Amino acid sequence: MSKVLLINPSYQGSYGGAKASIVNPIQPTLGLATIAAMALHRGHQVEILDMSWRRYNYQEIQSRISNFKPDIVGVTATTPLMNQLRDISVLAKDISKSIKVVGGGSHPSALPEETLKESLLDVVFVGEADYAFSEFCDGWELRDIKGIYYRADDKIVSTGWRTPINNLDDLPMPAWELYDPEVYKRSASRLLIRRPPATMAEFSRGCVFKCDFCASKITMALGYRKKSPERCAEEVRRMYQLGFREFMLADDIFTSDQKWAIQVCEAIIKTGIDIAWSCTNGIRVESADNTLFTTLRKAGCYRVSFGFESGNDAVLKKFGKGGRASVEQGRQAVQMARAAGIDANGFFLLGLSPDTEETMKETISYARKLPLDMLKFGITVAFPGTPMFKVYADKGLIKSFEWDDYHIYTERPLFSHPELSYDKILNYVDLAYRHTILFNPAYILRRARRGIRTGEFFWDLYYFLKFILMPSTNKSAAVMYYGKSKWPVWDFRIAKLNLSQYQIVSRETDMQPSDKHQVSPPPALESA
Ligand code: B12
Ligand code: SF4
Repeated sequence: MSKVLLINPSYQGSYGGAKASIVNPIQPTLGLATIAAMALHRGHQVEILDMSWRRYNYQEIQSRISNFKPDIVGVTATTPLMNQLRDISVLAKDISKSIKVVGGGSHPSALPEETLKESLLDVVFVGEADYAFSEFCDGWELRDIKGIYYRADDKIVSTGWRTPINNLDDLPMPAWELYDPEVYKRSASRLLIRRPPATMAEFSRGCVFKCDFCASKITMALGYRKKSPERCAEEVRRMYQLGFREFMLADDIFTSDQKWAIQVCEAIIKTGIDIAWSCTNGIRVESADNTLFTTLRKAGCYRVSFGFESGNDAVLKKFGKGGRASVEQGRQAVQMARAAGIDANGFFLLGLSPDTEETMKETISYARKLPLDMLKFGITVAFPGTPMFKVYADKGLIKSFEWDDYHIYTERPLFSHPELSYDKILNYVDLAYRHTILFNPAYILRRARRGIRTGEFFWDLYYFLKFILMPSTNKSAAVMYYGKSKWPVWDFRIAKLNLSQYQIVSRETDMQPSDKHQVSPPPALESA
């Protein structure tokens, strides 16, 4: 049996100190809950240290490792958390060289070799790691664990990429019990959560579209896999038993298979559990449908977020939105959600790869006119793992590899946009918030009415004042690290990036995840 400590780093660097801090998304991290579940299922002892809601505190990590004495420390990382992952790898190895330190999640999956070169990690897990991580805890030979990169005699070895898990119902329930609901009750942003404590949940994995700014394929591959409606209802029952009263759905395209989404809602209704939930990740506008939204509402869903991104159809087409998504569809989707009594939240991006000043103005004017209850603008960052990152890297347009700055509220120039200066994009983000929220009487009135109707008016007022006082972008991403001078340095400027895994691949096959002798099929490459 292995003793495992899983760590979710702090979000203060990416959300603290900017307008975004009013929507700091603090809830149990699903990636860790799912790998923990499988490891527990196989008899290992697992603890989770979640630093998301507070400052990065290396002393706390040190004492937790010293007290718990884990055999394995695992860290999850999106790109802005990568430097904390590097720091934890150094810190853990300073405590004991025999602790195995491993990483996984979006960033390590996007740059596995570079992640090993930039840290003291022993192993990087790429893509879904539910099975791979527990095989590692079980003590399998590294060469037999599919889906990892590891060091061997000063070389980096890859065991290839795993095929996606076909039947998600085979996975154990996420180990939400490793999180203390009280923490999430205290730290929740009341703009995001109506009935704290909330947890994160997933009913499906993957997406079949190819937006160039999106990194979801790097972990979940191209394709769409769903849990059965009964299993989804069972998960709702489980989280409720554990004390959670709300959940946020992480699915990329939950409503795209409308028939199945309705069945999921019906199964939740059948449980008789009164739970609130929201589709947190942007759903597709063309999936909007009156019956679907009415059923979502009945099942407890009170907010859907739409990934509008742009107010210009040509831009939507050029960056690869795909499907039938259009500006007009977006308008209809918002109307339908509101008619069903569901709040409509909008995500918009500025500085999209095909954007010009004109199209950014169109996006702002579109957002201003949509009857949204909430909206969010961000800079289109070329995140590692996205087709955009590959294209920009190939053209030499990536200007910074300072991972702390990689978030959508950054004000540091990370890349050169083909058309627009970075400052111009930043100015438009500021302008966007002023035009759509601060100086938009229609929005303020709508939000006030909603606040009175839902009893959330004073929360709105509190966050509104905070929003006005905070800067749009984050000027103080400074994290106090344990041993920055000890981090291995990898010079991205002169090194050639190995981005072969950036082809958007469909890794779907029938292979069973537990067959350790399987060989990865050559990826069916499709151009990004
Ligand atoms: C929920 C979510 C969030 C949540 C929680 C993030 C988290 N740490 O899990 C919140 C709201 C906080 C968030 C914030 C951001 N997110 Co986000 N988020 C998602 C989303 C929609 C779902 C993630 C999820 O829970 N999936 C379900 C679980 C089961 O999958 P998983 O997390 O990938 O975990 C599996 C594997 O990756 C692996 N794994 C994960 N961690 C570990 C750790 C170890 C030790 C091991 C062995 C394995 C392992 O095993 C898991 C099981 O198979 C994804 C989109 C997507 N489809 O992936 C974007 C995504 C991860 N986010 C992204 C981005 C860009 C961000 C932000 C940077 C945006 C911003 N504000 O600038 C911030 C970063 C904030 C921060 N400080 O981390 C990008 C990642 C790009 C990148 N290069 O990092 C994604 C892919 C979105 C996209 N479409 O491009 N996000
Ligand atoms: S942003 Fe585009 S590619 Fe990414 S999950 Fe959403 S629809 Fe799919």
